[in-house]
Amino acid sequence: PTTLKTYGARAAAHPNATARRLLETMERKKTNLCVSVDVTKSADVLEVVRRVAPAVCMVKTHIDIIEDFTPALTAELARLADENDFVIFEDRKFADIGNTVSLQYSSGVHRIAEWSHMTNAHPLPGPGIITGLGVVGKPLGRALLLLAEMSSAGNLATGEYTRTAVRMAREAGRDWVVGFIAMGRVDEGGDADEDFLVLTPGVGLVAKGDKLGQQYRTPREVVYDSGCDVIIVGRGIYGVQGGAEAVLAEAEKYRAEGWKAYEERLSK
Ligand code: 6AU
Repeated sequence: PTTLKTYGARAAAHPNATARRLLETMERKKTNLCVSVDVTKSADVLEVVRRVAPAVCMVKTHIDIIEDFTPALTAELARLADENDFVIFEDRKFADIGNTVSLQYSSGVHRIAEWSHMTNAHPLPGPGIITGLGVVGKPLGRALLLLAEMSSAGNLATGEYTRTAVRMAREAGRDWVVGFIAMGRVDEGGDADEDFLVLTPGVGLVAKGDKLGQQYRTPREVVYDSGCDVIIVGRGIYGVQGGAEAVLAEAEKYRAEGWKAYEERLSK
């Protein structure tokens, strides 16, 4: 199974350029940590990214929460990604018909496809959403994740919905849909050469949740117990007390926990 292979071996065999880049970075930097930079000023985004860069394989953005957005921000993010060896994931959660999402992905103020290596979509509208995004993203070598499950209490992405999401990903092909946002190995029972990435939010070492339904598990629960590949951490890192200095220290703590759980999983 996928969970017993090294990130490096998986990189070598992967048909998608972005998935390959991510898995190679994970192996090289010994990190399965993605930091979610959910702050609302360009300067604060860049400050957090510069701090955590050595500890991450990926930086996740919500570009539509930035109050002072200009294309200089995404250009600088792209430059930092190349300089510091990480992948950019715009957490756009597309959820419309194919024609609309292809416009939302390529156009508007944010032009997401130009700078974001990876993005995600809800499978809710059906396979047209995958095709519509693919028209824009595939020629650029980008990668798409489907939200097969969610971390929030009471969400509807369970059971048959989750299974259908996995089926849609298999039918779309791994050169475009490279994996899932999910809480565990939703892809069990696939072909031997199949390799989906499972990226998992709702990770915290201290808090168990927030007031709005978010639910947290530890890196070990996510990577070792549930077999996920990448831990996504937001407030647990950028929200830590102690200012900018403390942010890298906290990211390093999550990186070490996540990597230890991965190494132990390899010898399960
Ligand atoms: O660590 P947090 O709770 O501060 O932030 C978690 C981040 C947020 C959410 O928008 C996102 O992860 N997220 C997602 C993603 C990544 O798609 C799905 C989900 O089910 N739960 C979740 O929290 O930026």
